Amino acid sequence: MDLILHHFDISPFAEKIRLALGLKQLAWQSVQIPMVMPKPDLTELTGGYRKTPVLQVGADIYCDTQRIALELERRFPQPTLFPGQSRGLCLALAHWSDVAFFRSGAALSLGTNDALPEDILRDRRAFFSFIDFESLPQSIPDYLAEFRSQLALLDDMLSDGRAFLLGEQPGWADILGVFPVWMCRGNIRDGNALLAEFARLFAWEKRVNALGHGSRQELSAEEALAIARSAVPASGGEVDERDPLGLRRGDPIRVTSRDYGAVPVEGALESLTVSEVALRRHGERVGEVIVHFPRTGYHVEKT
Ligand SMILES: N[C@@H](CCC(=O)N[C@@H](CS)C(=O)NCC(=O)O)C(=O)O
Repeated sequence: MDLILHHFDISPFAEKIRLALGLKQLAWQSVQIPMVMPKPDLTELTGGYRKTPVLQVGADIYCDTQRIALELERRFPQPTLFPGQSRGLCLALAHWSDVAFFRSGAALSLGTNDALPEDILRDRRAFFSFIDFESLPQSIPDYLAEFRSQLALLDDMLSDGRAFLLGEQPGWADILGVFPVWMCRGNIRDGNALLAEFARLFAWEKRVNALGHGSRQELSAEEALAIARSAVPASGGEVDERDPLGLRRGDPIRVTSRDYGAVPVEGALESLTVSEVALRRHGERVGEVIVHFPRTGYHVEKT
């Protein structure tokens, strides 16, 4: 079944998944989504989730880079994203790169990039609830200090001359580390000068970027929706009886991100484990789909 990535080219989170597709040398179809709301084709598939990227495999829709990475690993175990049994470590490390590292970088990108069009700035002001846009101009040195400290951590991880963060094999840890650096080069004013201080980081970044993006082909949003409509979602997920919420398959539920951009998605519970929650829903233009989220970082509640 074809892998379809819904993304836009300058999205740092999408760059994580493009690099994962590169590491695994996979062929995939690329659907370009709008950078700002409304995103009627994307939300038709997801039931409301608007973030970038989203992976579609037939009528199964995977939201959030954490869930997407786990799905790529399940379907295509080799080469692994998690060398040396590093899955748990990497998933925990994601909190560092998504929060401490990415957020200061996002603030810098929005606060120093004068080329951003007004509609994107307006959308992100409402979306990135973790940034105080009123005080942003005065907070730039503070964010720079924070971001530079995270860069120094990366440089330190490479200080014994290793090729990749966990040793000689590239993996998800490298992708987590590199995506804020990628954002810095493209979007933060004087980003290259900021990075130049860290020589080891530059050589490592080149090695990680050399993973490439796999083999990409463009697809229209209409074609992607038609693929979802004609596919049957994979059913038969597991509902953990020991889960504290005590839910059963088929229960009406709502899944909402615990952080910014929290749009609830509703449907019937399909699967619930320590690592995923999935719901079945019906879209007018796509028919029945199953939407998958990570369990960590998402509220699940009965409606
Ligand atoms: N936790 C999400 C975060 C994704 C995220 O924040 N993506 C940014 C783009 S880099 C976004 O959605 N921006 C607003 C948009 O694309 O509409 C993940 O890991 O996928």
